[in-house]
Amino acid sequence: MGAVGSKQHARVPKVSKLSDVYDDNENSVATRYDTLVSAFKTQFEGEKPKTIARSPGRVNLIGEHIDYEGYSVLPMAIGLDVIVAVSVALKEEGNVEEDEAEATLSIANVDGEKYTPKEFPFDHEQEVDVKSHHWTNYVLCGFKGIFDQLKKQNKLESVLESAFMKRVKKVMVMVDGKVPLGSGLSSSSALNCAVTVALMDAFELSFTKGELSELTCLSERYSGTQSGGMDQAISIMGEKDLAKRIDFNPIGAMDVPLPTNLTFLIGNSCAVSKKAESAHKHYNLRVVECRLAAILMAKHYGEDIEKAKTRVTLREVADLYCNKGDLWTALGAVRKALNEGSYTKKQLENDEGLGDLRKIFDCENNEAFNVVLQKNDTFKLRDRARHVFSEARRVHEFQKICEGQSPRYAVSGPIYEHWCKVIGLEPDVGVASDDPTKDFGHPMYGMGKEDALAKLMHLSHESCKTQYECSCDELDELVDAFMSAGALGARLTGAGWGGCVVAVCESDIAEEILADVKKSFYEKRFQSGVANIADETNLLFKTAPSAGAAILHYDDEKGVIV
Ligand code: NG1
Repeated sequence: MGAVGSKQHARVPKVSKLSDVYDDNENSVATRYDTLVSAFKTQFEGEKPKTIARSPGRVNLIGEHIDYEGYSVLPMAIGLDVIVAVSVALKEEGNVEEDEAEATLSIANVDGEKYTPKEFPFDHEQEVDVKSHHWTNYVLCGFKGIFDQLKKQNKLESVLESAFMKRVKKVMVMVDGKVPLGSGLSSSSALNCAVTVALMDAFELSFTKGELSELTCLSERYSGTQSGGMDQAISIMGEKDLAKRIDFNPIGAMDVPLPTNLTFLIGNSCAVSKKAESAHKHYNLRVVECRLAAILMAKHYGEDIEKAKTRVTLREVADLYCNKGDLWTALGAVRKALNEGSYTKKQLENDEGLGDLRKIFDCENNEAFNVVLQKNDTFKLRDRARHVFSEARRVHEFQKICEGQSPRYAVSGPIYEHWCKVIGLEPDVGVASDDPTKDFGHPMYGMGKEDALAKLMHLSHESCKTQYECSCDELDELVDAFMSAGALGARLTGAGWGGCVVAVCESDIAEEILADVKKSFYEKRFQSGVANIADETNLLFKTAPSAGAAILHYDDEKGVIV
């Protein structure tokens, strides 16, 4: 069920005022758009953009690595975004030479030295070259996703046969991105979403926000990661002043108002998370481990092995067998169904009776999973499943506290551990319950809202670090730097293995904390050259919930947008 308050049926807004979207100084934003437009005209020999769209990066406050397991997450859109200008040149009617020429998709970036331009055929069936890791791969993802969506809606043929599409000679795309790459702030999805929205508008199509969220989630998989849907959904559906609980199957976004006395801070660990390149040993491996855990849990509940092998997510299995998805029950089941430590491929295939793993993951047709199975022989299932179920609880908890419910829930501590022993459940990092009968006076009971939210963030980081193993030394050091500087809580955000930390603090000491973290974490990195002082404001900054995707009114006469 989509959440109450969801905006998935709405369309991406067409705005004519920069202040509808940006909080920053309007002049500097207008200058950025002017630069985009002049870069467009220079690159494409005087052509003018037909459409301009933007889509933001995001910071995930809580709910890491659970979107692809079907569980809700709690991110907010940030002010840093990707802006894209698009135009479509049409073939002249009756011009035989033009009629026969192959249509093209030409992509360029305002920073053309760093992000080199590339031209592709105007062909939605072309494959994305995942081995090249070129930035334009994400533009191709967006382009292909539009046609996939039309196919899903049974409109592909009629659109391809339309007079407009048949006359396409060249699609021109100019990009400018402000979301730092590999930082866990979802630069890839911001690019994919901005391109998708701009192309949709330029092709005179209209999808709802829900459709766009779903199609961009699927299309980003062409880049080689088996991504969940969080980043695309919040980039499309984000709103000023509101965090969102993003639900999946179907997609929905529910407003979550954050306490006004708190400020969220972002720090970049300066360890670049090369998501696509390392997917086989990080992101995609975790997707595979969670699926194997789901299969063994289904088997534990007595499912026929062939049926169990069709299970895809942990949520699917918990909903069926764990007291209608009760996360406590699911955590108890994890302990019984899954061995501690790692399973080898041989153990899974022979002892557990799963047979050829390559078949389960359809490796003939799925290169991403094929590489995971080629390059890994051990799979940790219990720890991964524990993280997923406990993190799903923390999201629920975080939302309830934001909505004003008092934080009286169990998280950890000696009484909790004792109770775990009594019911035969292994103590988990940061599990919480909203069942009063399971409320046994652990440390969150009676805590203030602010401390409780911070505690949940802290526990989330611990779980990511120890059970999901997606942190790294730099992220841990930065979390510690924020905490020593006086933050209430801090955790890695996004996929991890590098990228950013999000911290929360009382608003009145935010500046002090930033100054302190600059000293303790960044100064040595500026000196050693790991970080560039010129990037300071993009490495460490305050953030607030920002607007989601938008189409911007562009008037060539008056300059860009007024
Ligand atoms: P990053 O790598 O931070 O954009 C990725 C996934 C999300 C989610 C998080 C972990 C993509 C596009 N995004 O985010 O869906 O699974 O990791 O919570 O792969």
